[in-house]
Amino acid sequence: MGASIDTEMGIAPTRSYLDPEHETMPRERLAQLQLERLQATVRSAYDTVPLHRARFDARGITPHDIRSLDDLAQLPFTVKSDLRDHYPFGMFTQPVEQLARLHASSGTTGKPTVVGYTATDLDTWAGLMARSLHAAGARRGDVLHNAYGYGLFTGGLGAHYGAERLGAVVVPMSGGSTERQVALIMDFRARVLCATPSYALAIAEVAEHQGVDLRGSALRVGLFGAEPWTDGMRREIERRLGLRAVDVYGLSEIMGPGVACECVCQSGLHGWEDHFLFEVIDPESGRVLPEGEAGELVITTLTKQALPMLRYRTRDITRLTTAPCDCGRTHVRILRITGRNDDMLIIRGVNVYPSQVEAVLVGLPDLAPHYLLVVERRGTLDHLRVQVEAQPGVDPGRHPQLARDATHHIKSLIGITTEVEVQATGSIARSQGKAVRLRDLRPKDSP
Ligand code: DLL
Repeated sequence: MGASIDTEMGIAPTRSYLDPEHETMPRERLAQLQLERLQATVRSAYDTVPLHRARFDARGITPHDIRSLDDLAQLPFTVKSDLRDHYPFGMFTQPVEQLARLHASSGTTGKPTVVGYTATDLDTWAGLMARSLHAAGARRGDVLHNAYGYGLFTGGLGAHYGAERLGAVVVPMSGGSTERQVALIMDFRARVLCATPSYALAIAEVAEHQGVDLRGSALRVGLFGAEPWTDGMRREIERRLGLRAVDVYGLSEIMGPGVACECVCQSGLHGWEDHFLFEVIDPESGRVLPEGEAGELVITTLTKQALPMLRYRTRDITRLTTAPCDCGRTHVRILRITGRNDDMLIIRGVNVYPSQVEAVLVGLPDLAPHYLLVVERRGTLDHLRVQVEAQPGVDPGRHPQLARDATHHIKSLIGITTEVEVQATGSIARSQGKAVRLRDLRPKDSP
């Protein structure tokens, strides 16, 4: 979007509100700062967390071996199961009574993963989330409607304290009670909306049912994240809510929301490199990939006290670029997260992420962006059924033809054969947080 739209949206030109000391630091100085912080992080992890020390010992390395940023590649990876295996507090650097907060993810299988923060960690997090909100176009004094879930999930409280730090006026809504959300967005004249992209769409839909036109509301900026979404979904949300939708990324193991965030240029997530190191690796071999190649995002924390993470394998698939952004920020950009390794399907030999199917569906004007992918085993082969709603008002008699068209587009754009079922409006469950896009009906013991 250009400057004229900035003016129209009530957003000042981008360069004027950078934090130049941190966000536009020349990359050589940034590298110096990163090395100092990496060395301190590695030292702390090695000295206080038995798992890290054992892994260093097994490799025959000590913190002294980290002399340059290139030495990062020597460090062992950390994975999600490490947190589960050392449940609940085994990876913390200090006794739990010295911490200020715990968060946890429910985990689909077995034990949750627990993460801890010192008071300083919470302060850093609030600062980075405030920085993210600012980059996205939120300002001091804005009413910020926070529909991320409050509780053990990091979304609600993460956005909340970042917004307070920015000086915004926070409405701590959490998810659910969607009709009430619409009323309060209107009544309190919210300028900023924080929600998962799927819930933002659910809010838009409920407003439309109520005859409320959110495009005429005070909303101007949306920070959407916590789940994969496509540019097609972005356009749909912007069209229906009348705001600028930016992508925000984070994960509890590293911090929570605000690890990276798009600026108003909407050209990829600025990864806050003064606090994190980002690498992309080949998920099979673990080899670090050159800039621009797609692979698994690996993050090392540089300032976390309670739970430093060394080369954490996020399982998120993306690409990095250090090409300059129009906003002037020098930090690396993480291009859209296309999906998680865990969500990748192999349909007759073709690798496919749910977001690829979403990109095709949102490109078809008679289909609504509400869908569910159902994977089944038929004989020895995996089979994908795509359940998708028609846009409201579409004649049900046209559903079979729309299904054939969608099947054809998915085949020609992704290369997989699917069975598309076009359904009536409202037949797919709406999310209040992270949307469930995939239902796996394959026998549990199958590979
Ligand atoms: O989802 C933190 C968060 C809250 C981020 C609010 C943004 C906004 P977890 O519950 O630990 O933390 O889930 C982290 O969600 O590894 C990704 O797979 C996915 N994810 C988060 N942000 C994005 C995004 C929060 N912008 C996991 N695009 C991550 C795609 C995302 N996936």
